[in-house]
Amino acid sequence: MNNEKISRYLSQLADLLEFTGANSFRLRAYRNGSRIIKELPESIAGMIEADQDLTKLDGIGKGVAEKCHELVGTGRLKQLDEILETVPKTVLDLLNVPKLGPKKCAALFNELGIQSLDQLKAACEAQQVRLLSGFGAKTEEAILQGIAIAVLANERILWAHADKIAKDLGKHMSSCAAIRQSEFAGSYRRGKETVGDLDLLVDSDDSQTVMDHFGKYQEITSVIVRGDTKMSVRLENEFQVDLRVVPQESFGAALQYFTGSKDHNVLIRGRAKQMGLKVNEWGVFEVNDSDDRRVAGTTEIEVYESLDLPYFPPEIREARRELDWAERSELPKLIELADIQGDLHMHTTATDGKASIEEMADAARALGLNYIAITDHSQRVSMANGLTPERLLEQWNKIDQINAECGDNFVILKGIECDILEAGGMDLPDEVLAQGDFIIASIHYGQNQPRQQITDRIIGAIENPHVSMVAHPTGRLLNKREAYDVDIDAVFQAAKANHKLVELNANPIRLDLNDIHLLAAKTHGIPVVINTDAHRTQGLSNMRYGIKQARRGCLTAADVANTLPLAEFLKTFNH
Ligand code: DGT
Ligand code: CA
Ligand code: CA
Ligand code: ZN
Repeated sequence: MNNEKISRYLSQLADLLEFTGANSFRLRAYRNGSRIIKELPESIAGMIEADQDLTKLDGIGKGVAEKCHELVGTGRLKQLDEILETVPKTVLDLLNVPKLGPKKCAALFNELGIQSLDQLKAACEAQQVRLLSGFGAKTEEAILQGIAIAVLANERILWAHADKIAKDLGKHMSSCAAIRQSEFAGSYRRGKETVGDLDLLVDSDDSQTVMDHFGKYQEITSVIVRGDTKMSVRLENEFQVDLRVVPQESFGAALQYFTGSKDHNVLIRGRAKQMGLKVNEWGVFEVNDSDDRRVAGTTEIEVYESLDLPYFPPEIREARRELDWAERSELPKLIELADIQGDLHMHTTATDGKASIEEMADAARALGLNYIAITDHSQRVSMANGLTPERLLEQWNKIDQINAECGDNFVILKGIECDILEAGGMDLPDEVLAQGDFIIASIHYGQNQPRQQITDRIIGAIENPHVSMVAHPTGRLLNKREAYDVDIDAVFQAAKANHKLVELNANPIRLDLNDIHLLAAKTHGIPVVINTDAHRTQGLSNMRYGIKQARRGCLTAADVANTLPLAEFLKTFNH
């Protein structure tokens, strides 16, 4: 029972209690406890084992501590089990609808008897939802639109989440002696921003032993199907994992096949056919009347080689331009994490971050970076305690001091994530912006404005002479919120004309720009910056998610501005 699980149980308990109309004080305690425990460095189970008092932890009261003891002791919550006898678990899906908080979901359940997304959709279409107090026609429309996102959120998880599961399951599998080699294939290997299921491929002569071992993975809640060499299971969070066991001579072919994408494989098979060959998950074969002769299959490289093709990094196997590039020997050398020299978007305790300037700088230095920009929020973003001109200039003074004192080659740039106001224009005066090193423009309010208006706002910011970059240009939150209705081509044109940068925000829930946008930016010659937008020191490690996404966009180091040494970066992009 790790902290993450405890946290999940507590928040689920709070959510379900809401549906039963429980008192809000206890609800809030569980919710707070859930949030605190999720981020706690020390293990709750460890503390309990060492007989330590959990209520000594900030924000953990007696009620939450008791639930922790129960979870660690029994692996369950009796209260949760009891609620689930009267409230079906599917009501939790309602919470995935954007803008539907627990209170509204509870009202839908209690007053209209809505228990699932399907029922919610039907009720909206029958215009029943607008009749509830606190709702209305507009809310009903928004809910109807949001259901699509909620359905997707049920079906696909963030890549970062899949990565955690893959690493944990991989660790479990590593102790199975019957396995020669194994690899996760599918969309996970291709680095897709969300993953539908995991496809685990194993090279072994003893599939029964492998499947027995797989079946003992502790997160499995049910076995969907088990055959001779194939097995599918469901994990606790409803997530599916498919296992396939193949012989060594087919491992490369199977890896190629199950990595996909389907469309990439269609191209590969077409090419094979032209060459008189046949490709499937068992190998590459010369087609004969009598007997097919195997020409490749043990490794992926060999499979591609047999078709006169180079090895394609999994991230670009999407049937976009990879085969054309291969024909012309122009396959790009994709960017790697080690190419990154700086991180130009992060927050500190001055606004909604959790670490000081010095702490962020030290952490960035420890990661091998040579420069960062501190870019807190501007005044309009009041819920994040955004900076007024006075507070910003004070912070910039402090950064000058820190830079002067530290004396090594590491440099902190004076930046700001300046809000683009709802009516257009920047949240801070030009004479303030002019004193910074790296000015970011981004949208926080008026995200539902019509296409032309929101596009004009962003282009207006790009045209501001002090602005260097637009952050998270489309505003989408994966599984949570659609992108703004923005004309991204017009934004790219303005960026190109004004020699400005566009961001790839590496936060795994944003990954904004997406892969298609990135490929477009590359094609237009618009330099991208990959930033973490870290709000704590650990957040700086999110860079790797951005790198995955950048690789899916086929970006090379030369396409990404923060692979440059600082002097060159500033020479090119200091506005
Ligand atoms: P996902 O799981 O929805 O995120 O996406 P994938 O790409 O992992 O898809 P999945 O799990 O259905 O299948 C894994 C790979 O196996 C897929 O990328 C290509 C290959 N594959 C699966 N089914 C077929 C098929 O019917 N035809 C072909 N050509 N390839 C398939
Ligand atoms: Ca898959
Ligand atoms: Ca699958
Ligand atoms: Zn930010």
